[in-house]
Amino acid sequence: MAFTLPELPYAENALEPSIDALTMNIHRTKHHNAYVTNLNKALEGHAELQAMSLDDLCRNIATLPDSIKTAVRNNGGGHWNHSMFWKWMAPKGTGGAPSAELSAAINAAFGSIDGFKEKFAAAGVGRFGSGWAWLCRNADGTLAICSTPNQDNPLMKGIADCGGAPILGCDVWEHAYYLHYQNRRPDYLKAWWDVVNWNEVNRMFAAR
Ligand code: MN3
Repeated sequence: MAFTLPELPYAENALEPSIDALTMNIHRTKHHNAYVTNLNKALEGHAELQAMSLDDLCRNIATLPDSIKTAVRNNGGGHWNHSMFWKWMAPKGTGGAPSAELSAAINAAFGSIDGFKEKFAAAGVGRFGSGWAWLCRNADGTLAICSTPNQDNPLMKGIADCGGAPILGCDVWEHAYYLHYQNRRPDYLKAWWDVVNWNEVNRMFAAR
């Protein structure tokens, strides 16, 4: 079955003023849509790969045929990353807060929630060019922050060497913020915390 562009779980203007409606519209209907289209194209004639989940395509990226590996890495990664990115955000005031369990893990790894936000933003600001900042849960329940270039993600063993399972990610490509913030990536990352959907992060942290 072909991969499809997901609907947003909220209106395009619901994340304003952190993220404006036009950015949301172009980001999903143009950029994300192109990743979906090009992923389906790359998988044409590969029935066994079309049957795999998007998670498994990312996890097994290193084992894919060389002829399509880069296309699936870029476009399958792009589809996974953006599908999650929409869910990792919610209108201000509706995203809840870190659970007691997640808070304890954040405090253990980063000292405090503010210490976490500072390190996460530094990972995003420090990513040269285009990419993502990630919060990952290791198998032992501890947390780590990393960043990846392009549309790589921490599920991609052997390519993105973050380790762990990504439970929160922020898109720091210019297309994610340039209309409203121009070159001010740090301002975008600061405003982004207002629309983080902690309910989804809590769910992914608890999932084993
Ligand atoms: Mn993007």
